[in-house]
Amino acid sequence: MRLDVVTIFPDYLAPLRLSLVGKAIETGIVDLRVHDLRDWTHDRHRTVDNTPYGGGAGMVMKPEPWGECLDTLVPEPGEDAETAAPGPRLLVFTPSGRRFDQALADELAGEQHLILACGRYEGIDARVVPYARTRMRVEEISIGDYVLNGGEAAALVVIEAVVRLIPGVIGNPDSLTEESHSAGHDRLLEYPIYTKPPSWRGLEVPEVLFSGHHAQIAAWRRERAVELTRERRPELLSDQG
Ligand code: 6GU
Repeated sequence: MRLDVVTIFPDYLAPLRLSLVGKAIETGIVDLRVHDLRDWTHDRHRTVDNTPYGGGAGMVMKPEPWGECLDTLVPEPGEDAETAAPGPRLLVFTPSGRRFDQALADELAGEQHLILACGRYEGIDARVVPYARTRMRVEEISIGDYVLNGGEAAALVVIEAVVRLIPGVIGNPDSLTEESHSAGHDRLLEYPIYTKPPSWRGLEVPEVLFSGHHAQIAAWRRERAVELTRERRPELLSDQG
């Protein structure tokens, strides 16, 4: 999968070179390219922002650098546009976007090429997204109902959630179907897990887990998962029996 991240803080994406995503980059499963938006400015100060029309606090990201950046990363569709591959999908990070969740992560993990646009300040000039929609598939994404200073932290979150779903990135693919929010687990929260010792500071591992009775263990885990989900995230239960 190719990932192009566009930001005015390229160093913010450095942690992606670590750990599991870093390994996926090293092995060639992921081709990560981080771009400085200021490379598409032409003035001496490499200006990317300006004051908002209509007044108000803060600054707005100028449309021109974004337009030139997208034109570079996404060349015009050629003659064989009808038969060609679908082309990249653009993710624009904004607190007013569609809420990012595991279902969207699953969907994005099937893409060949994502472009991740990280806005700063009060946001990107509102003409950039409609322009981009004439060239490619565009998703405006929020990672939750709170405000960040920019899209970079959101891009880190989305990349980690998506890359770990690409076949070959996680050693044992069974761990993908067992975990919280995964489709293989009806998107329930995860049941509690334990390891040795059986007794620790007066707290015991539940007896059923020593039984070796796989059906009973599976039933117990399912009950715990449903119970925990009902307690903490009842809205996740509403769409199942
Ligand atoms: Cl994607 N961007 C910003 N600036 N704030 C956010 C967000 C994104 N998601 C939640 N809050």
